[in-house]
Amino acid sequence: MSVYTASATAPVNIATLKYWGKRDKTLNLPTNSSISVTLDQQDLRTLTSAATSADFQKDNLWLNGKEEGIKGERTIACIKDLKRLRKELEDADSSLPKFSEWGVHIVSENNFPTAAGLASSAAGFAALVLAIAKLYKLPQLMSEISKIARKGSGSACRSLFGGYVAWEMGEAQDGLDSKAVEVAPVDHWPLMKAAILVVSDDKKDTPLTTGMQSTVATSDLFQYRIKEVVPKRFEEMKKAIQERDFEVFGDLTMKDSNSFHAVCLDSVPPIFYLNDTSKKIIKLIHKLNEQEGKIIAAYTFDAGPNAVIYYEEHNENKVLGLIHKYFHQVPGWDKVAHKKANFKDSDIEFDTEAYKGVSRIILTKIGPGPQDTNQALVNEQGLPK
Ligand code: 2P0
Repeated sequence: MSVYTASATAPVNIATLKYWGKRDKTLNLPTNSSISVTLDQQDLRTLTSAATSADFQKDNLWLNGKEEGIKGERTIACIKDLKRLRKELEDADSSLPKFSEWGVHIVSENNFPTAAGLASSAAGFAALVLAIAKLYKLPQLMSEISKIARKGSGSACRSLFGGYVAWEMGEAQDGLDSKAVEVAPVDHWPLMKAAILVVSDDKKDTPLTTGMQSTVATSDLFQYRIKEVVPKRFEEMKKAIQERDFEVFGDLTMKDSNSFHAVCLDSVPPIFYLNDTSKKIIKLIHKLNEQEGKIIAAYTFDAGPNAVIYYEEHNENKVLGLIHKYFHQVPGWDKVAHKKANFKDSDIEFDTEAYKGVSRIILTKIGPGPQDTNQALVNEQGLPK
């Protein structure tokens, strides 16, 4: 029997202009456009292999070594779209093997532990959709593929590009214009670095979809956010990226994180994603910027307490100097061991116990989009290795 395989990797992205709110839950259409920075896949990525064969009776999925099966409606929707596009190719060329009628096996792994506390649905769905698109030899461009990934998880559409990425909300009811586009490639502004403070959290967060739906239905502030705040900020942030203006970029990034958490708090019942440690980190970054007399570091928080701090490479000694002073006890600093001697000491006063609320630091930077890879997670039979 012939088994056909293909593999792809996809990066994690962290939004600097947040997606929060759906206007269509099934198609994952957002109530506002968003912007993100793609992170380096050496530190954070999903690798996915896809395999198909006339002998595969059904679709199947293995995640991080465990057989999960194809359960979620969203995964089913992605596979259905990909098979439909493959069928178009087969209808046009009868010599092609009928992949669209065969089962597909998907094997996926993250290079970071789930315990790192980072959501992986964006990289996960982007890699899944890409691996199958590659297996099926689909000719569609990344923006087209991003619409399929979007149905898996909204933020996944942004993981199909590297550098600075926008998800244009679109207006069409069928979602055909709701897609990711590149704002600027890594090379345009390669100095962007990110320090992720993984904040320990024992409470269960409000699930994302429930949270978003609740905000859309109950928050008055949310209406102001999507109508007045985000459309203007979307243009301003794109301009700041084009002009490599960190002060404006950082200011907008922090404001938008706070605006997103404000509409969460304004929901009924209120949704809390930040905890006390998160709030301490927010204050610390403001103190740093105040002391510098300009914005050299910018925090952003997603649907959980982890802090992502963006800064430019030439300010690393100041930014990491301060973070290291108060969080040197947490794992993750090895990578910059050779740079520690240059870290600038800080006289900013801060809670010396705050590190107890942080489980690790991930030091990373901006990175390119999905990569082709020869690494495969499936064997010749199309099963996990
Ligand atoms: C973002 N978040 O823009 C925002 C900020 C969380 C806070 O996108 O339901 O996993 O799969 O479309 O994409 C996380 O939401 O939600 C997210 P679904 P998704 O990154």
